Amino acid sequence: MKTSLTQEQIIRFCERVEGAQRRANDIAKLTNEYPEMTIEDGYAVQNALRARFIEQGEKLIGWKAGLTSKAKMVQMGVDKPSIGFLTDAMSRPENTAISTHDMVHPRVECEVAFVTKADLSGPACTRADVLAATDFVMPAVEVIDSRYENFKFDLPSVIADNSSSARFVAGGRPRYVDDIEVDGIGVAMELNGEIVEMGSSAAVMGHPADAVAMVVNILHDMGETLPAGSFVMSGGITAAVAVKPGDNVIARYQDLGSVSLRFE
Ligand code: OOG
Ligand code: MG
Repeated sequence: MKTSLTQEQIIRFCERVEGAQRRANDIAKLTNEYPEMTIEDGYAVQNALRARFIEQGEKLIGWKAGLTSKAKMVQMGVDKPSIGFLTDAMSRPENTAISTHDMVHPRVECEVAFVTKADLSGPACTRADVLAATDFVMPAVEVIDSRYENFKFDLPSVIADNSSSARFVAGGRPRYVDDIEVDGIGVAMELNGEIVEMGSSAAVMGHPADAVAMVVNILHDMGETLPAGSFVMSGGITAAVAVKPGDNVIARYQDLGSVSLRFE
């Protein structure tokens, strides 16, 4: 990928985003200072951030696709998907209290996650390639947290901020892709006992495996592949819902059980 940023600018933006993530304070979107920023520039900053986190001892466990459903694109005012990396430090077990104090303005969203059993690489990775390389799918709730003021951004800025990745909880019932309709999984998100969002996994690019293929093809553009054993979230099916201390969230999935979270 070609970038228009100098190495110095990449490091400076990376440090700014990292600081906002670590301190849970909001910052102006990077394009305010650098309007020429491109999607490739965003990935350059995200890659620098990944290198830093790994240097600090975090382990890369997989990737996520973002902005892959119409509901998410409309909510965020962005018309193209993005990807972000996931590390072990972002994972939380089910039913433990998740702190909101180390995030700026967290939101939750229901996703279908894929766990792979074979290496995948682009270019031209397809839905069929992804399904053949999938060990199982499982439900996951992503807790996203944009570090940008008022949760407002454009595509280059959000990509630099690792596509708002913050925490995630995987749970429920893992299933083989041959045993269910991966593109027909109904979901309902409950916040404190009330249904606040409903949807179907078909909302994710027509089929969530297409979102995973997109991740693999973007990784190819960055000179990378997706190794076997990766955990990949395919993107929010519905709009994301804001959470605060004391909130309880249950995401119920057709065929995949449910995932519960609580916040403090
Ligand atoms: C960007 C991240 C999007 C998803 O599943 O669509 C994302 C954002 O909405 O802040 O994770
Ligand atoms: Mg997401």
